[in-house]
Amino acid sequence: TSPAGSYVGEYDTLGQLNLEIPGLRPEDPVITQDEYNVANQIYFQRCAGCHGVLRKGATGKALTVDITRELGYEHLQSFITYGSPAGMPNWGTSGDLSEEQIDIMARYLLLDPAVPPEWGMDKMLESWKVVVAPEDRPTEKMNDIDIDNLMSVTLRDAGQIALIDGGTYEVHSVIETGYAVHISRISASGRYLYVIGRDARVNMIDLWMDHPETVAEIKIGIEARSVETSKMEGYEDKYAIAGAYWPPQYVIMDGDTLEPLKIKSTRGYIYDEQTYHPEPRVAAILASHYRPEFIINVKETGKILLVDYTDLKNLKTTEIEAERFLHDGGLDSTRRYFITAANARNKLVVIDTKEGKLVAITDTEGLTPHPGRGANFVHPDHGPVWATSHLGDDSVALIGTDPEGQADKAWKIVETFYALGGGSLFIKTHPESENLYVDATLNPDAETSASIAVFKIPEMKAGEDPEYMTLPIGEWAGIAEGQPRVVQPEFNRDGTEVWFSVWNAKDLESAIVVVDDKTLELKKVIKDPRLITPTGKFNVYNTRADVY
Ligand code: DHE
Repeated sequence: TSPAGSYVGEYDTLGQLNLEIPGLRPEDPVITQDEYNVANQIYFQRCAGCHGVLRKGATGKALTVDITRELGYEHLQSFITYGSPAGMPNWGTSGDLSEEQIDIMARYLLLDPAVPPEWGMDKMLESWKVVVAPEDRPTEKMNDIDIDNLMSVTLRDAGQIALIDGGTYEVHSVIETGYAVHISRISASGRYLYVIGRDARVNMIDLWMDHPETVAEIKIGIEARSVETSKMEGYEDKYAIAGAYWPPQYVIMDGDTLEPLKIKSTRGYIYDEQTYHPEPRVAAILASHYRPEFIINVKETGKILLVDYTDLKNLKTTEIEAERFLHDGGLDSTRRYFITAANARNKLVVIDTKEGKLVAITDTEGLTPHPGRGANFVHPDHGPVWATSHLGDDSVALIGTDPEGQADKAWKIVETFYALGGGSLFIKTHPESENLYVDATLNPDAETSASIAVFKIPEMKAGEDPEYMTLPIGEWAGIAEGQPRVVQPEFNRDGTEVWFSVWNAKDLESAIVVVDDKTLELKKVIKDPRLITPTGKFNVYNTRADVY
């Protein structure tokens, strides 16, 4: 399995820019502006996720000209065609790229990378729209939606989200969002829903309106993945924050209007070797419940920033040296500790958000941990643990999270066991549930990637590989065409049902499958022609309260 990249599907935000060939030198290979545009498009769609916009390398190797010229045209051409066991996809033999496209790519890589433009306050203000001013919004909830049981569903390739009622399973509304939309987060009060697209467009949706709609929007960069809102007592709904991949920066915005207030670049020095990195991307952002701070993963330089939002003019930031390639993560059950994956380093990093400092960096036995927000539960022998699955293999790792009760186990991998197969993206449980659900979305085997492994938590024993049940979610969806993958378990408000996305190609039928958590039986298949490429699902209550 390729450990990162754009996962499956394509998107194209940076690729929509027509960038000029950066100063051709006489010894440079011949490339026309048209070919260069094609190459840029392919590079930003398929390669930048791993190799970086500036080709400095991240999950994939660096591809700067000092390296590519050493390797030479033929090596590049064959590498792109055949891939490598280390995770480089076989773009040629898989049929994804034609011989002609690979030829262009090999020549393109011998040239300096094109640098996309910056995106500062002028651009942000140009793109900022308050559609309904705060004073024109309802003063109380105007609909009969059970907001805490609402599910915001990413419709990735449609650039939309669907709001699905957790009680009736009706698609309440479908709202236009950014390109190749990525995640949703909810304000502390539960009123506002913030959604970010890969084109860095943030939509702010008012769930109190008769028909929830976008009340403000802004584009905070050219490529982005993360959005969050302030959750500290006294600061509920006050600020929103979004993090960009390009330009590498984050912006703090007014929580009512999305007015951009403070932009901070993340360019700087790698935490250990202290060499400059021009493109340290902003990965996960979480809000602390213990301090008025945002917790920000800066991927390439390996730093976790705790940004204090009490005084934006005199901004205080705690910069924690962690590990390179920080990606996703979540809080433990007390919400005090942030546990996050340095995925290409096979490590988990633990931060104490109350004390504001690093607690531990632990190796996982598995390859490329990918927790999403992870899963918290009480293991019969190990006590409170947090779990992650892995992209690179079939393992699930449990890390002890009870430094007071079980100090010897805290922040150590206490158990590793095996689920369906490699290519897992997300894992989930709920305080009311006795089940742990693990997907295998990117597994190359179609049946595996359409199934879910369920472990019974009370039956787990120290040092023993627990048995799991396989739920054929894809089959339950009853979809005739295509090869849908099953992705991201998410619980309803009460923790009695777990929802899965059955993610098919854009022009084919997809579905959401709802499973009864007690009986593990199929409860409902939600189908609607508007459910195009559903992926992430965000229950309003669980997301705002960090219950997972
Ligand atoms: Fe995501 C979370 C980045 C591809 C679905 N993804 C995250 C986070 C980051 C990230 C940094 C954490 C956000 C946070 O907590 O603030 N994702 C990336 C990529 O860089 C990557 C690998 C490649 C890309 O080019 O975008 C990528 N992600 C995908 C997909 O292809 C997925 C499976 C489908 C989709 O809709 O895009 C996908 N990512 C998700 C989901 C979450 C997520 C559902 C939130 C999980 C949760 O439970 O919180």
